[in-house]
Amino acid sequence: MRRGFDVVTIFPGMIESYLGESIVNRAIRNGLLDVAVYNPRDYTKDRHRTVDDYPYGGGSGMVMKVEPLYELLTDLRKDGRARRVILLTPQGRTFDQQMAEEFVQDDRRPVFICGRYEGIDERVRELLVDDELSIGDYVMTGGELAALVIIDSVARLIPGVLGDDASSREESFSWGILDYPHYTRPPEFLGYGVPAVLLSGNHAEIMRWRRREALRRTLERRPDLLDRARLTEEDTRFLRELCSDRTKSSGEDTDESYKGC
Ligand code: 9D3
Repeated sequence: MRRGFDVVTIFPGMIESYLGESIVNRAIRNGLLDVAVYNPRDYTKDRHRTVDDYPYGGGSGMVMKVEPLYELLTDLRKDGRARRVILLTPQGRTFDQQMAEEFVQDDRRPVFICGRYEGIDERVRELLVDDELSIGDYVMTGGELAALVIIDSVARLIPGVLGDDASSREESFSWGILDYPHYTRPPEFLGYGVPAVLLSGNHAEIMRWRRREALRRTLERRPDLLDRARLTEEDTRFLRELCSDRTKSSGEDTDESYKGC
């Protein structure tokens, strides 16, 4: 399976510098992933290579022009491949792990358009865009980091990019919950030890401890995740135990959600 992305940005160096390092770089060198970067400035026809202009109706800031993006996308489409054109914008749906998994399955090649300036001419949406995505509720200066965040999270799901060991562990063990605590040598540091169970060599006990610590942390920090996580009967029993310990209520916590616990 070879996965590819197109990224459209007036700052190609931002994308290229990240792709030149990291696990993503190794995936590219191994032929598991390819990323092509395109600059709308190269598709302008005026002497000043203009990609932005003043907003109709007035106001501060500049607006990204439609023509260079239209020319660029028209050029990309000449190879006849199916594409999914995605505008990265604070107004998009929030990207999550489920969407990352959908990207790996989808045969269409994603094209990320990275916005800059105050905004983008609305006709880009009307004419060129299939979907709009955001990476979360905070304000950045443009869409480039969002493109990299999405590419990074999709790349690690491509078979062979991480050890296959890592991906199967993820599916079977920790899907939808937080990680358990990790330790390595030395066995004692500044008086802080390592939980005895991890030194016991009892694999079944270690697995059970890790699962429980992961559930405990998730309940503590992100109870919202538990509503969607894949939990076993034993998981649910353990969580109920933790809940009743914490609420000390008279056992009337038959709530479906763990949020109130
Ligand atoms: C201060 C300007 N804002 C007025 C309400 C609008 C605005 C325009 C462009 C805010 C940020 C940006 C640049 N950000 C992105 O292009 C972007 C983004 C983000 O800022 N946060 C989370 N996800 C994304 S995806 C693209």
